[in-house]
Amino acid sequence: LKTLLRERQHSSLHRDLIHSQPEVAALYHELARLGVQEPVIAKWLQQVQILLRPDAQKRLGRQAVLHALMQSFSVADPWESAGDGPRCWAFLGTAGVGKTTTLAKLAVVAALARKQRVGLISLDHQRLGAMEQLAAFARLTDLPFLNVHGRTELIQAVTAMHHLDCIFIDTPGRNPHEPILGRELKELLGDLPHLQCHLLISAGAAESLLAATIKGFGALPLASLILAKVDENPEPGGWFNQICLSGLSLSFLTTGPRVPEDLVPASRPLVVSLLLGSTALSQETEVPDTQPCEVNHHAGL
Ligand SMILES: Nc1nc2c(ncn2[C@@H]2O[C@H](COP(=O)(O)OP(=O)(O)OP(=O)(O)O)[C@@H](O)[C@H]2O)c(=O)[nH]1
Ligand SMILES: [Mg+2]
Repeated sequence: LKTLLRERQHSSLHRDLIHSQPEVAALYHELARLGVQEPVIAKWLQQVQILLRPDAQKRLGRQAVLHALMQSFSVADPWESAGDGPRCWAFLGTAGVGKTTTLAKLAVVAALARKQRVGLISLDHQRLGAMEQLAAFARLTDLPFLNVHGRTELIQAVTAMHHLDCIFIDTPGRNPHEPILGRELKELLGDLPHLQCHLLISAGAAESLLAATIKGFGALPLASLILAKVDENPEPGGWFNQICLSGLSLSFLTTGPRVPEDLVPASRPLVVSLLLGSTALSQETEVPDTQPCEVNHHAGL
């Protein structure tokens, strides 16, 4: 009855698709079971329709319907962003989501694998020991580090690091329900030149918190979402819904606390395989940049 009621919410065109295409029906029921929301399913069915445009009678295979699902969300590669001067990446999110650890992972990737000149800035004076955590990492890795209070000092710090390629900025964890969050974020970071804001969301968090986080931090233009702690994620439906509904691009996934190993660049096949289980994709759908997504439980930063 539930399935019938769900199906009735779709246009007759989409209902026909579910009834006439067995692979569409199979994936439809899988997505419904995972808690994928109807607007996300409708987006996917629109993509399926596009695949059928040349020949409406064609029988779609599993890989084709998965390919359509991969068009329901976007991924981004922040390393590709160009421009004059250093690229500044600010890491935003709720308390404990993994901002500092992810920053450290990306700083190591930038400095060692990408041979970039990297600088670190901490704006976190909220949590006891937060600034010392990043300062200790900077000493360990021999990266320049500045600890700043407020926008004026932040601009001065970025100016002092103008000769670098990448500047990673750590921010304090914030409650997305705070009414002043948007105003404070804009006052601190709004319109800073070359700044990309990356919002971390925890894969294991309740969908309502994910939605509130994206809305609260969305007061600033967000360059990407980073899906953190996928190793702690029992139910992928929630984060998948929010990635599709937000329209924001996913850039990285974090798979454990180890620096720098537990970080994976986002790709469409990886997201779908995390949603449906790693056996969902055949070799032919996988793209070369997909790295194995191992779950690790070793010590972190
Ligand atoms: N399981 C798991 N743990 C992680 C991951 N990333 C970070 N952690 C752990 O999560 C905890 C919090 O990480 P932090 O990087 O300090 O989080 P934060 O967002 O900077 O926290 P605040 O600065 O307090 O807001 C630490 O114990 C990390 O080791 C991950 O991908 N998976
Ligand atoms: Mg932190």
